Amino acid sequence: MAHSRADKTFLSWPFLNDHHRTLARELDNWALSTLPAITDTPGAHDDIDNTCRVLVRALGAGGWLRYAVPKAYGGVFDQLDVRSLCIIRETLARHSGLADFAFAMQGLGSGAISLAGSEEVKLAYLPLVAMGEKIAAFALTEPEAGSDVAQIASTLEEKKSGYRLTGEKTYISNGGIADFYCVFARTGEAPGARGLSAVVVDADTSGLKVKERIEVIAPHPLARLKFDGCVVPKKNLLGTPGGGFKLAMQTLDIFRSTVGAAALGFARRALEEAVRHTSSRNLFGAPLADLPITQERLAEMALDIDASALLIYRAAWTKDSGAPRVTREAAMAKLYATDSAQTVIDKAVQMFGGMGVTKGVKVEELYREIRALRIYEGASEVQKLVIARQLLSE
Ligand code: COS
Repeated sequence: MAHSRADKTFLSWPFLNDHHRTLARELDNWALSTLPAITDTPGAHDDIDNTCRVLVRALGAGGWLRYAVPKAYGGVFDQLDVRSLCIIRETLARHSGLADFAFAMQGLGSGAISLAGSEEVKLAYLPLVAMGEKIAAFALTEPEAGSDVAQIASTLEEKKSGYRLTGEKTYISNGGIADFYCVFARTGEAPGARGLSAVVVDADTSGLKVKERIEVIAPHPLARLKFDGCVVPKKNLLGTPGGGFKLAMQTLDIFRSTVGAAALGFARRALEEAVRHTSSRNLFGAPLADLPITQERLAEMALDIDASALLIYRAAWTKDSGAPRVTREAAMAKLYATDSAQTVIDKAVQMFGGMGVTKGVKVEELYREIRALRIYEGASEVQKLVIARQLLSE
């Protein structure tokens, strides 16, 4: 079986409970039996919009999206369980980058609603997100505000009829296929970070246009959006006016560790592929794996993977144990896991030689899949800034 070699010993670590172990086993079986028919068919990667829609529906039907929303709205746990989110992302990423993406965006795209939506808004969106019947998106980044969120320039003006949203968002995952967007914009209570708010905007709102679809090295639905005086009902405000920056950061505190988990899944798959390949490929009359240089690389890969897993499940466990902020832990997990997964995958590509850069070979796909994770939801440099700032403020 293609994925049987991935190390599962981390599941016995004390950060996790029995229900996490059951989740990991059941999802792995589901992914093996369900995903190839969706992601490995001819054309699946040509029409990624359709493939992502099918994946969201399949993840919903399988019950996995219930982990992306709270229990009162069709979810599994009272609050999002970050360890479950990490297990799901690392497992799905090991099988398919697109499946991981489809799952992750349902959580990130509805996370601000789970944290701060009114009861009415939660009931209107979250159960459908959990069933895979509404596709979610998180719209924070702007052409002139990526890492520096406090510079957001889109405006949200309060009018009698509702909030009027004007501006542009870019690099929005699920842009073009989402049913709704959680949008962060300037309400202006104060300059900078204290003057932002968040609203839910339905995709069919008049004035909302997909300005451009963006093609990236590992294709997934991504777009630049224009909001041209969209009128959004007042009830769609998430949290308090002026509380948008903190809400975005709280959402990222939950999901940043899960980006690390996705990177971990990619790295585990690269190691599996490398072990299989070097054990069967002969060089100078013996398997490649017999060479000391191969063994040194395999050992480095395994070490990076375990170190990433420790940081990820430490951050996830800390959050699930009730810590009010896990900004530092989540930053460390995301930073280390994404940077080191890039190195692990690069080593796997090198071991595959020419095949490693050949289209259709798994490690080539992983090499493209991993790159964006060092950039989105806070680039590696931002994570370093977060870690250093905390040290210096102590
Ligand atoms: N949880 C709750 N509150 C938080 C928080 C968190 N994780 N992080 C910051 N805050 C609060 C701060 O406590 C501060 O509150 P007060 O004004 O009451 O003191 C306020 O938010 C502003 O924080 P700070 O001064 O640290 O903000 P900066 O503008 O300096 O921004 C960084 C900090 C760079 C860390 C932030 O902009 C960031 O995370 N950027 C990356 C964004 C990102 O991930 N972009 C990708 C988009 S998603 S694909």
